Amino acid sequence: MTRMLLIGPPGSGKGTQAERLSDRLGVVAISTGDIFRTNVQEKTPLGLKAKTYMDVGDFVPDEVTNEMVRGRLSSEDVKDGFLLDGYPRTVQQITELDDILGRNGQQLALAVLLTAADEELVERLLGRALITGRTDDNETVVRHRLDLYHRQTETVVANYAQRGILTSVNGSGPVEEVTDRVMAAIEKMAPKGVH
Ligand code: B4P
Repeated sequence: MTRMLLIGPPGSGKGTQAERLSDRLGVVAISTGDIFRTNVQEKTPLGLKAKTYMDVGDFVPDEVTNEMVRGRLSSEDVKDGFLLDGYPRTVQQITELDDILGRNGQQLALAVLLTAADEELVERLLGRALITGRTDDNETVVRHRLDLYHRQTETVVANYAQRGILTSVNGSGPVEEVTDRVMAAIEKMAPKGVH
């Protein structure tokens, strides 16, 4: 059983690695960014609300994000574990996740931090914009997202470090190598598996 999360600045490869780790670990990956984007595409009320924040690189408000995650984590397919990608990003979201898990007598086993230099992140996201046309991947918005990460999400990282469940992995280099590094870090933190 795996209850873990991937955290890191925008463009650090959370989505890229979550997919690969999901395959390797046999666990469901949940990306808050992907759920929002699907809702934006389908023009749901949630999507219409989220789009106004995402387009300018702001966090979608905690109450909206938390309610969505609470709903997703009540699904049958995550009762044996999950890999959360991109959540929590704020202190309030940490509290919410603790509450969701605590009510079921569960707790988070591990948080993996993916790191890369800001300039590399900007370059990657501008590269992605050329392929996907993502509206939040232009330079002004990317720099704002990075700034929010440094101001708010680094506090989340510090919280998990304090709990002793954080492992930091260098996210630079070929994607396959990064996956191997993450797997090795998980093995080191939890040699008997992540419970
Ligand atoms: P996300 O979808 O989480 O976007 P991200 O941080 O840019 O993604 P990620 O780090 O996963 O990058 P990826 O693997 O794709 O969030 C988007 C928005 O949603 C946020 O700005 C916010 O508005 C909202 N949101 C999401 N979660 C929220 C929350 N909890 N609370 C409030 N709001 C929330 O990689 C990026 C690029 O790098 C890709 O092009 C990839 O191919 C490339 N890449 C990956 N690994 C590489 C490597 N090793 N080397 C070179 N390139 C690599």
